[in-house]
Amino acid sequence: MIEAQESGTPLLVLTADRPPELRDCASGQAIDQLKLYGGHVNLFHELAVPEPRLELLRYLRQTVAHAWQCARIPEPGPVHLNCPFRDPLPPVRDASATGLSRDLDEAFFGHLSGEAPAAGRITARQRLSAPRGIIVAGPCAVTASGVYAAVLQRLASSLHWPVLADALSPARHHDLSGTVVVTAYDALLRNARVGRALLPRQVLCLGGWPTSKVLRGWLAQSGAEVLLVAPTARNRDALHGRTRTLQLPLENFDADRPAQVDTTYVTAWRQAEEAARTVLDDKLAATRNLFEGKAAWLLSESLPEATPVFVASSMPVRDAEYFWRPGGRRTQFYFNRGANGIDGTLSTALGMAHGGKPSVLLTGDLALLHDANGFLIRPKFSGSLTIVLINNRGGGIFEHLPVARFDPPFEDYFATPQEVDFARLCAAYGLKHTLVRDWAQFTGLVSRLPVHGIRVLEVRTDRKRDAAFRKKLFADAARAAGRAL
Ligand SMILES: Cc1ncc(C[n+]2csc(CCOP(=O)(O)OP(=O)(O)O)c2C)c(N)n1
Repeated sequence: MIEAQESGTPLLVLTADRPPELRDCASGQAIDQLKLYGGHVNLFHELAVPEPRLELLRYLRQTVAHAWQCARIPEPGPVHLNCPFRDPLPPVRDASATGLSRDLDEAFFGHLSGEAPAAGRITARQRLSAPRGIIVAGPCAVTASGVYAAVLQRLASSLHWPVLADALSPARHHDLSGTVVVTAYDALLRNARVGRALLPRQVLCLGGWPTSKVLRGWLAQSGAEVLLVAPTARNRDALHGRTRTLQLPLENFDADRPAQVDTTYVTAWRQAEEAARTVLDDKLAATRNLFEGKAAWLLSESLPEATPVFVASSMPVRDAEYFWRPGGRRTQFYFNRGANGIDGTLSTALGMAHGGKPSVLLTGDLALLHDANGFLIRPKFSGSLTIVLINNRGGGIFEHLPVARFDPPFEDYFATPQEVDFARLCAAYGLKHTLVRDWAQFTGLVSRLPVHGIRVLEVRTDRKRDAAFRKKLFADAARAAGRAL
């Protein structure tokens, strides 16, 4: 529910309930469900207890139509309807309802339409005048990602600004030829001299800020003027910068060409990116160790075109941001990055893959285990999901915190290692499990995805060694960027 609100996803949630006379009287299995989701919904309504009366059916029709409308405008999000039922609950014949069938003809619903209600289309054209400007393409899960990328490409070319492309933005996965696409920003901005040389005056932020702490810190200190374009009324600026917000989808936005263009600035970005990217790519290609970041890197090279990928919170989303190679593979990214929870990861990925194209989930072990019972849906699941499980026995993300040097309490209270045998867990749910031995085998397994079923590819990694290797990669890439400027 919270992620639906955070990401602006329309969602209608129906909770079944006891009727009012069976609440607050120890009747069993009855809790207070009213406004259960607090402020996380666009609308809460408790439906009337059903009765076979036409007036009540008219009320139900209107209430459900209104609820669905509230799930879409003014801001898409979740709506909660609590639905009380009274005995008899089995579908037994009820003579009192037969008379109603006459009135429930097509005309009863005929005036309703499934189309989204027309919200006012606002468009805006802005003057972005600074010669030293950047576009930060942040998280954005649009379905028409090709359109988004085309609009972005036009905008970036006319402004002559580089695009810092998050892995959660279509900007990373579409061909933006003619623009400078920066993907190694987290690594290259670790070099303070490079960071100073590339400071922008204006920033156009699309959707919101990427995860990278390094990028966020650099932007917060830059003092740059920010224009944030996002189709939401929610505050998306955790950096509290000199920010103006335009509540628009990118397609409705345009910018005038700046009067002056500083080609040395955009060239510096290109050189820094090329140098840092080359180091990352070369070192990742060369490493034979099962370094967890290499899974994201290899997926970016090997997956079939336009594969839907759900990327879990914690290190998977960060490794995608650091290492996922840019290009025109049109990979479609999905994520729960509103509250950044590791809960519900498996079920969300199964929902994404159900009835659609062969899909991939990239997840850590704790995130997968949090929702392991999501596998119970397997007999009803139609489609294909390949789960790339990075098993580093605990929360690898915490190895990057200063507290990692203090053990105890680090292992027991932060890393929280687990000892689950995933082969046996998969067997219990009737899933195919493969323990990945090396990267050649992994590449083969993800280059062609099966048409049906759920399979788990387990990559056993070492979180301490991998945290150290990440740091080394970033340091090498940052040095190379420095040499390039
Ligand atoms: C529901 C929920 N509980 C706790 C957290 C805090 N948390 C963030 S990352 C993380 C560890 C995740 O471990 P894993 O999925 O194995 O990924 P890794 O850190 O190894 O990449 C935890 C517990 C959270 N984000 N969401």
